[in-house]
Amino acid sequence: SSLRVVYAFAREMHPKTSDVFIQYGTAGFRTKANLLEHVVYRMGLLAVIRSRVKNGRTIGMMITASHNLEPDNGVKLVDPDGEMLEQSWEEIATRLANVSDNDLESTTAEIIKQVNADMSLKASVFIGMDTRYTSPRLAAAASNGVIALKGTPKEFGIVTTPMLHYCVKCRNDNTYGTPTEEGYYEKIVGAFKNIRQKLPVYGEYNTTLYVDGANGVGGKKLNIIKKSLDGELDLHLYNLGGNGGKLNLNCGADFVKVSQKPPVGVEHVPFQRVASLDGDGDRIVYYYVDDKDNMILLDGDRIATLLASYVTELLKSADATDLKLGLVQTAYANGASTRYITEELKVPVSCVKTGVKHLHHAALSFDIGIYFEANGHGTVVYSEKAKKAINNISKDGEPEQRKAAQLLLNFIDMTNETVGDAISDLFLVETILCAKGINVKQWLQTYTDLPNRQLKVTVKDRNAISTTDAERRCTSPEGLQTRIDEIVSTYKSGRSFVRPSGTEDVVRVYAEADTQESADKLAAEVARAVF
Ligand code: NG1
Ligand code: ZN
Repeated sequence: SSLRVVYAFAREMHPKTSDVFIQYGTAGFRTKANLLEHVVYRMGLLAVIRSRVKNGRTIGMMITASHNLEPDNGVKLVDPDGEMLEQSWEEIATRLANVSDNDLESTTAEIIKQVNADMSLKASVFIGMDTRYTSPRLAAAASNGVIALKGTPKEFGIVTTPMLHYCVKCRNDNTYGTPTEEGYYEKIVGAFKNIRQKLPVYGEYNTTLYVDGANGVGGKKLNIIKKSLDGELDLHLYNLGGNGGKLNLNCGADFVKVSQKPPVGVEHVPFQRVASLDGDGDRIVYYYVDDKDNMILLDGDRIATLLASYVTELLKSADATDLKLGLVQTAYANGASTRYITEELKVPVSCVKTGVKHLHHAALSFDIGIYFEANGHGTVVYSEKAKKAINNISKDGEPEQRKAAQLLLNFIDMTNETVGDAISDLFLVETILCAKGINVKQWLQTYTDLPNRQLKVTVKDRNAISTTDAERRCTSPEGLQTRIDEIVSTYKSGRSFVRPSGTEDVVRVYAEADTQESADKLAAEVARAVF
């Protein structure tokens, strides 16, 4: 059959060259780029099958390893609504990625049968990639996989991960926007400009923003956006990939958050706020350097609380307080942020397992759900009920209510609801700082972070550790949690947990305490207990 030819082609063009077992984890498949070509090809096949199971709706494929260094790469699938691949398919993806070339044909046939795909339907797959030099070759392998099963690939070239999610969503739901990079700019940047007309710059806010682009795709796209801004925001862009700057190396959101150090390649002016993006543009943290060269970090928790406080204000002004606002965090959220949200903002918080799909899912249970990982990955999701109610108020409310509801509508347009998005989040943050007329020091004053430390420990088998209670406690190996409890009890305001990473072969240790010295010591002690 013609499929025979397809599998023969796979063996020749994208042969499986490694026997290392590879697993579809929190962020898809991620490893050294040279081990990935056959995996990406096979995900092209799977994307076609997935598209047919979804009645021909478009599926996304993103080639990226996010905040990892240049030699890594990865691939993940995006579901029709722009969400992460449904969890039950992760196992299927893993199976297909690991079979031998000889078994590829029979395994593909088994999967088609198992998921009941009608292979006579059309199939459409959108493919995007980050700036890694290995990405074009992998994107080509993805396309070949799609074509092999007679699907239609559309390559978007270099885009941020959230742009691809956005385009997939728009392609399947044209009320959300136009499924192109230009359509993305029109919607998100358009909403930002619109809001700036209504909320002119005032108070302590100023329009100068420095950006650390991590030498990845996010900075490059902001450089395009910069040209269309008319003084609404004065972007100074650094780490755009030129001048020998290496992707994510000593720069970018993950480096800044984990090392608690400012990135290289950025010119530092005391008290100037800087936004730091990650390599594929789905994470953002803010920071500034003070007059004594200390770096002060405003992380994902800080962004989440800013969003929650502003949305609460607007809902009040719009007299739409019957809409339930909620916030979702993970165990990595700073304890001080959780306290501030519950006690000061009086917004309900839920804590879920690490991984955006868990946060996203939990956020959907609120009328308006804000979710953020401490590392800067997050967004806001609005239910149909919320959108309708706000829309009605924007038309029929009292003048003050109407004004607030119209701002909320712009706010919704500025949000990439499909997934955490550094560019969209940047515009949301800048809008709120401007609306509140505050500078970065005033933003910091809302609460004081507990000093904290993150460590990685390499162990023989990271999966020997299992966890419960949103990863805050471990259930195995036996005795470890008791030991951690003992250690933690000797620290003032101490909190610590360990969990196996879903993206690296390490165990992560997190600790917070009343001083940085104590947090560092606590993390080190717990790391020794794990080892
Ligand atoms: P792991 O490696 O499972 O800790 C990391 C991040 C997650 C998430 C994923 C996907 C931390 C502590 N963990 O997961 O939040 O962003 O990568 O990129 O930041
Ligand atoms: Zn990322």
